[in-house]
Amino acid sequence: MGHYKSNVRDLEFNLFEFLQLDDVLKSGEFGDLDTDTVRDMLTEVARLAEGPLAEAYADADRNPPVFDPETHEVTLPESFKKSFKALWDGEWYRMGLAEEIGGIPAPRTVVWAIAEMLLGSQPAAFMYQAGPSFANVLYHLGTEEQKKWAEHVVESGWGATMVLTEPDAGSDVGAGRTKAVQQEDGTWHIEGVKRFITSATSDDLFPNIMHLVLARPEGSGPGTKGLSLFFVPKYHVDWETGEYGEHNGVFVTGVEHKMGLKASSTCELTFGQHGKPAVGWLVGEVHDGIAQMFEVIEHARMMVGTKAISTLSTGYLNALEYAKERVQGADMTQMTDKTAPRVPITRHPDVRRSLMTQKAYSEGLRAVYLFTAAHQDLEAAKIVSGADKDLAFRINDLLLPIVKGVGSERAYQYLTESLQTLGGSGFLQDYPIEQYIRDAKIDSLYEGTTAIQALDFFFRKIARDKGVALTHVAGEIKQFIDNPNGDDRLKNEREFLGAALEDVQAVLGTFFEHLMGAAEDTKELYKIGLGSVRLLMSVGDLLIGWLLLRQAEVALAALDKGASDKDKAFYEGKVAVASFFAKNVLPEINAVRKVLANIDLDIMELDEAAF
Ligand code: ST9
Ligand code: FAD
Repeated sequence: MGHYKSNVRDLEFNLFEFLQLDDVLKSGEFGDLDTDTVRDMLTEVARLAEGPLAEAYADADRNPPVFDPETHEVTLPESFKKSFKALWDGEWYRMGLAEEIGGIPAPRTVVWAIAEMLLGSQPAAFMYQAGPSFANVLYHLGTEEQKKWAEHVVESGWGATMVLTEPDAGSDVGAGRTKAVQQEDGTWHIEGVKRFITSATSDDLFPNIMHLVLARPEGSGPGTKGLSLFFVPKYHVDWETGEYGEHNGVFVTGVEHKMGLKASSTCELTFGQHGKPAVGWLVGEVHDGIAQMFEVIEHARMMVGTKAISTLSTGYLNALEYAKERVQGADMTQMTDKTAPRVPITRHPDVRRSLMTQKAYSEGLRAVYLFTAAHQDLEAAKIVSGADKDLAFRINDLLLPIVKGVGSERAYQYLTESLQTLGGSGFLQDYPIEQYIRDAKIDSLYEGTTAIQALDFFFRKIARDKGVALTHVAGEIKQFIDNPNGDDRLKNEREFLGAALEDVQAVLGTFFEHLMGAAEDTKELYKIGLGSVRLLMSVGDLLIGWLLLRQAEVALAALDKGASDKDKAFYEGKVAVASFFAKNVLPEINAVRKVLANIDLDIMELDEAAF
């Protein structure tokens, strides 16, 4: 057995008992896919994720890719390549792709549930496998000719990269200086240096790599709106025969040494500086680069959040297994009796608090990402929250920064609790948790840091949306609070949720005051910047609390019906975790409300020297 522990039971609960996947499948939109097949798939993926895919996890960390500046290539450890092959041969990448390029129709909830297990098991392998998903974006955005390229990319098993970042353009993508010069034959020559590019070299995993590159055509305006998106293959291709020709003028010129996620190569990528041009093709033959790239970014942000959440879940399950076996100390009620029997550490209140917190965030965030995924399918969105097409898109947009920003921050925060559960052993490389922490740290950084997610959340997803999506979700929460359906068992918990909703609404009211105040005094915007991450995290907690409680309601109904012995513990756990979260975490939002109500500009006015 590898390091990875899946939670298929909770995935099935989310999909079938909570998000009504049966009804979604019956809509007929997903061909022959039925409940039994999805259940079989989850079992099959769990076997892959816990077995061969997970095998190289530690080895690839201890033996990271070795870069050769002469060949511009890396060598990956054989163990990792074997794990990658197990993943690739499973062909799970086909799920959810357009059928025209070899995809299999599937609800997004199923696609992401599968992704969760693969990401938790071997995240770097999942990322190397981006070719088909990126080809899917090219297929949707590209010209008729480019659609055929997309098909070839999937069929021939290429790798892929997304290429935005430069040394002076990280969060501020619009500061990018890489330029594109149009040629008489309609192609473009790309010139510049990009950095931190994931999977730009990958040993012999792929016959070719497609780079999706943001560059500024000569004469284009400043900022992100002046950027265009280019398809730049690593090797030239004869599209008629499918044969690969010369190396294009794009070369990897460095590979980073990192804290974690070491198996994933993070590359400096240089265009047009090795005696030959880096030839690119304008995607869709339109200059709309940033919007096009966001089609990729949205998938990648969902992927990053799901990766983090999956890592937290396996961290928790590893900690739980250890805690059940580790015997240390006496029960607290017998703490003064030196002869009292020693107990498993699961008997200690603080260990229980910690484990239940880990469970709450693992399962709560899983509910959040799957609820989000349900809004990526029109049929599912209708069933899950009554949203039409327009609203479903808006809700998905609203929730993405929560999945990415809250998922990554909470995963990193609570993985330290998983480590703590193992005591000193947690600090050792004998267990996977120290690597989980190192591997998960990147999730709050790439694909837009947490600060960027928080700004996106307030300014774009709430203010610019005029609160449409937020109002819908808040309405659903309110409806849950106000409709116990004659069942008092979650009465207190509903009250905690009601108070949390009110607190979040008050915070939002304060934010809108600052936004309006900015018309008079632009410095009011600083107050939003000072509070935006806290707002994001509070809304995350509110959503987790709400979804866990809705799931508790489902679990109570299942218990009432008489669940089997095995399921009984599962459902009781669902009720307990929801209640714990409502009572122990939701009240903390009130403190955030108080802090943000009194926010001032002191630290913005402070001389930098005083820091
Ligand atoms: C990176 C990659 O970090 C790391 C991991 C790589 C892994 C590769 C493999 C991944 C595989 C994934 C596939 C999974 C598939 C699943 C399969 C499952 C089996 N939403 O606000 P403005 C657009 S890459 C949509 O003025 P500024 C929009 O067009 C590097 N669109 O921005 C807008 O125009 P308009 C990642 C958005 O001030 C335009 O941008 N780097 C959104 O000019 C301008 O908007 C980053 O993420 C949005 N939320 O620029 C950079 N926002 O307004 C982070 C903007 O007219 N920085 N647009 O609609 C930012 O995001 C900045 O906020 C900024 C600001 C650059 C957008
Ligand atoms: P900076 O933008 O310099 O940010 C530094 C700090 O300032 C952060 O805390 C940030 O939150 C804060 N900050 C910056 N601007 C603001 C603001 N306006 N408001 C508030 N706070 C702000 N890029 C790609 O294009 N493709 C890839 O495949 C890719 N893979 C990556 C893989 C790894 C391992 C790493 C480390 C990075 C990768 N990146 C990739 C780049 C990644 O997306 C950037 O690192 C990230 O967007 C942040 O940019 P930066 O590192 O320049 O930090």
